[in-house]
Amino acid sequence: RPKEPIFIPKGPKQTVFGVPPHYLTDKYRPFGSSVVNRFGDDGKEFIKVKAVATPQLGEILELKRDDNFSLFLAKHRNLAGKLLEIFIKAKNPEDLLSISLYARDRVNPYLFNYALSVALLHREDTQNLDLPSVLRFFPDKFIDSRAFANIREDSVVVPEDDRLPIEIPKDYTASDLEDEHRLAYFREDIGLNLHHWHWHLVYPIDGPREIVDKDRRGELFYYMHQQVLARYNFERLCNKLNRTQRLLDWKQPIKEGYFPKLNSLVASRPWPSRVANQTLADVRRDADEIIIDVDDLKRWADRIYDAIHSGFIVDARGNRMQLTEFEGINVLGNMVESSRFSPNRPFYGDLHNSGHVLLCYIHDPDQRHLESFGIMGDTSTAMRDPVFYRWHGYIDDIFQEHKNSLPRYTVDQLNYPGVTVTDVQVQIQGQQVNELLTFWQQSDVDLSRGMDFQPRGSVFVRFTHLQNRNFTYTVQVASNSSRQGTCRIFLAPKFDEKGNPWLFRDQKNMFIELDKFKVILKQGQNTITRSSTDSSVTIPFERTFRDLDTNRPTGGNDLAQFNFCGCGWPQNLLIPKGTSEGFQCQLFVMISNYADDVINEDISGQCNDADSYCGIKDKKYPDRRSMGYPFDRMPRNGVGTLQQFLTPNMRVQDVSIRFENRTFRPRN
Ligand code: CUO
Repeated sequence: RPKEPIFIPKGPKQTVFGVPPHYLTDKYRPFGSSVVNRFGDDGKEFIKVKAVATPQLGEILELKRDDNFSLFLAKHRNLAGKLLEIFIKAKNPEDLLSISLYARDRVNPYLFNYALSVALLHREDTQNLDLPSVLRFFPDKFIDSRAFANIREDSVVVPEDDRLPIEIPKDYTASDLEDEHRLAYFREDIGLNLHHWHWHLVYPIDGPREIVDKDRRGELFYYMHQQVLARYNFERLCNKLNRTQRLLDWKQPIKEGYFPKLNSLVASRPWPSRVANQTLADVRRDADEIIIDVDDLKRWADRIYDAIHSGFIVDARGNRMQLTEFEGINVLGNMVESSRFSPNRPFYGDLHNSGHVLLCYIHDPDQRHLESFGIMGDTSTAMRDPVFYRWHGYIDDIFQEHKNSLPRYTVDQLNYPGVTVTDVQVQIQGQQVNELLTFWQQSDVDLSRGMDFQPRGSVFVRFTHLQNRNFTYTVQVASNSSRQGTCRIFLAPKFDEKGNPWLFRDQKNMFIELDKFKVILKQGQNTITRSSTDSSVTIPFERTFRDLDTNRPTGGNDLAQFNFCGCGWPQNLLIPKGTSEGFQCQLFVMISNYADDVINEDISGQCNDADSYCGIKDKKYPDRRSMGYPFDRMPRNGVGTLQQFLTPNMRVQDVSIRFENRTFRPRN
């Protein structure tokens, strides 16, 4: 084992010091240190790397370098857990750098990136490191495969300063003949898919206890995905489509197809498509050690429903455990997902994950065509497929069954005596009151890093996404004493698919959270103002696309803060698309009693600005109420409509969302 440090060149030709032969893979060892200098004269600096005992990678290497990798497959999760443990156990960042360097050229790239990302997110000594966006590593999971041929061509033929962004068409996955295509702007939004990838990075299914064991993780699995569904259904109504139908009958053909048009650069294969009217089949895939029958899912679901209806579950030792009013949903979330905290995996199974597995192998369930899994098998691509929402609609229904069995909130649990919300409005500066505006915007991202070292210099692609104009909430609150409250803001469509006012029991599931924040009230009249960009569900637009465009004014800000911090709903999707004539909505504002909400902890520091769907790193979920409060339960007796549900500390305001069919392009 060499004593001296090794230097990995990231820079111009200089002497490469003592890269120990055992760090090179068998294939490259004969060429010695020179192969490490991949960047030729283009690099700018050298990084010093300490030589350490190399880790035993063992079965981690069973996943080949050009295989695909899925967190929904138990075997892959297991391998990821092993690599993660190696990275977590590294004594210090220096050792971690060295070990990860050793692993990098041996381990499957997706698996490597995932395990290292989770390790960097969770190790105390790497908190100040920036984690580059997965979009930069694997742009092939987010961008039309056609762009890549153009990127290659431009990077070779056109001098860097003369390159123009390569434009990705807004509609490339289907035509208007397919109704579902109306939702493509949402399903294929880059920020949305990045959020989902990050959420599952922060809340892994398996792995070391200290990493998986996060406050109310099972409940947040329910709530974050419930909100995804509510937002998707909201967008569907804006596009004159009915709410998505949960995937209930697994013997029937699935009428929606989806053709992702993504190419895996790692596997050098296209991601398989899902044609219309395919039916789920039992999966037998020896290489990935998967044997799942459709009937397995049926049995697990029956047992889960039994547990909900009886009010208790049976744990692994055969003991009964109550599904309690406040903690039951957390147990159920871990059980249905399932995570390592499922109280009884052999009995309640792996329902949600296995649904992803059956759906992602629907095109080749017994591997006779040697095809890998489709996009439902990857958290960074799954939300592109319409069937994702049908499957999660089914999963959410299980949680709603439990929620509907809970005691209704009483007026006392909803009201905040002495506090009255007297007026609410939203306004875009200089525009009409209570009208929100959306439009198309184009943004540029530099994909050169994800192309490995083939392109020299930056290559930008330009894509089109939904955007909303910033606006301000103004809430008038009368209080009979000075006190603290939590302001909770939600939005829902005003009418159902038939154009009728909602029943509360249906509308409650349509409310999307827009913001939640603490307010300090004085005695008398109070005016609360809040900007839409401060939302507790979103991360700033720049952060979604961070580290992509560091030379431009909006990119590269505060890189050190952007760790955990990729988790958060993208600001550009805070407000649903609306319609050109103005889509009628109801804005709901509530001030709840802070004493019943507060978690006593210091939440200052990193990444505390998208806590509603993501929690706060290393902290408790910052709201003591059940997630989704006050819309997470059936209404009390006698309440049929939203108006009847209101107590004085709540108020509803009609607002409309107008979509302007214009595209704003970046400044040159
Ligand atoms: Cu996020 Cu099914 O859990 O994808």
